[in-house]
Amino acid sequence: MSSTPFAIDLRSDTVTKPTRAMRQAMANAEVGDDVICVDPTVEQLQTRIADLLGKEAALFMPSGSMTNQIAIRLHCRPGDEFICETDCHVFNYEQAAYAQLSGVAARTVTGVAGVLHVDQLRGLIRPENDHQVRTRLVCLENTHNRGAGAIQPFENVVQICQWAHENDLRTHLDGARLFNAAAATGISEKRWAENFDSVSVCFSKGLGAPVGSALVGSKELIKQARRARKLFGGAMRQVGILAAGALYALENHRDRLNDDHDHARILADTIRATDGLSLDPDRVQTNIVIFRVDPELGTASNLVARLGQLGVGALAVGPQKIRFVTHLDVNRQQIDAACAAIQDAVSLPVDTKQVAAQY
Ligand code: TLP
Repeated sequence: MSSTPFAIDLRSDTVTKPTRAMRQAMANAEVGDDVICVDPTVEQLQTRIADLLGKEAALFMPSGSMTNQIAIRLHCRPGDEFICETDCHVFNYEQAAYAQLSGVAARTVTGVAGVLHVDQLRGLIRPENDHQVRTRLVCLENTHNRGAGAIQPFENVVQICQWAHENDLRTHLDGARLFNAAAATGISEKRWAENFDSVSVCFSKGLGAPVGSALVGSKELIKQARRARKLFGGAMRQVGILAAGALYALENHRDRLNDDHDHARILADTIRATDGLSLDPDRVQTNIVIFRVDPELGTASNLVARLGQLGVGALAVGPQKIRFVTHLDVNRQQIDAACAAIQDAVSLPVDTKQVAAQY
């Protein structure tokens, strides 16, 4: 299979390739064994990201999923429960690892495009009672992936976290796309993060690094996280090569994220103007566009297959729902070409044998 299956790949912002300058930074990275002692480039990245998020310490991790799952494991004990939004990544896309690996249960609350309000959470804390799990943690996701990149309103975040802390609950943010939220709102990563006991961020989404995430929090939490990372098999040796890509991304690719948001709005305008397609939700706030396909045009998987024939990569995220994600490997010209392909794809005959995988 070609390493670039689509001329315009909008399946995810995880598909980006490291730029020449990023590869250069990676090639030049000073490295060490980060398991038996220290890798200097990893140290540099951890200090930088802890500082950017206003926390005492950070730990570099191989993936966003591992970062979230280690956070949940540290905040909870077996028999505990965390509260999260029904459509969030931790609940939908991480194989319930909190249950498989840490003996923790999830309690879901359905938001509007992934956005929760504190009033929905009041009354959900379980009473001290031998029959019940113990409510221990609230997890939020910002921006919200399946909510089409929706930004949690800052006021909601403050209120939810205040309520959680007043009730002795911990708070964790899945901030895989926190940089997009910061770019779109002008509210710094630090201000978002100060509401939470721990935050996970990804360097391999909108920032365009090939690998890596970080967990940030107190020194004590990060000390425990280092131990849990070893348990989960995520401790890596000369990993400064990867950290250098993440550092490069952090310093050079944050300022351009609003270009991706503009591109997403252009795609959204075309979808609004195309018969049989409708945005769901209608508002596009960052780099993710999710839309519904009228059954007359076939299933989402059919239409994804037709877009693929025209060189545009997309993901079916429901029987009738498709997702586009914009990123630094797609420029304005390609966005215009993708808009033309959307209009062409809906007029291609529906071939029910052509189906793309559903996520
Ligand atoms: N999301 C991926 C897929 O897993 C769906 C994508 O293409 O969007 N939190 C959020 C909000 C995410 O969107 C993702 C990845 C993760 C965590 C997990 O990151 P990785 O893939 O590094 O484990």
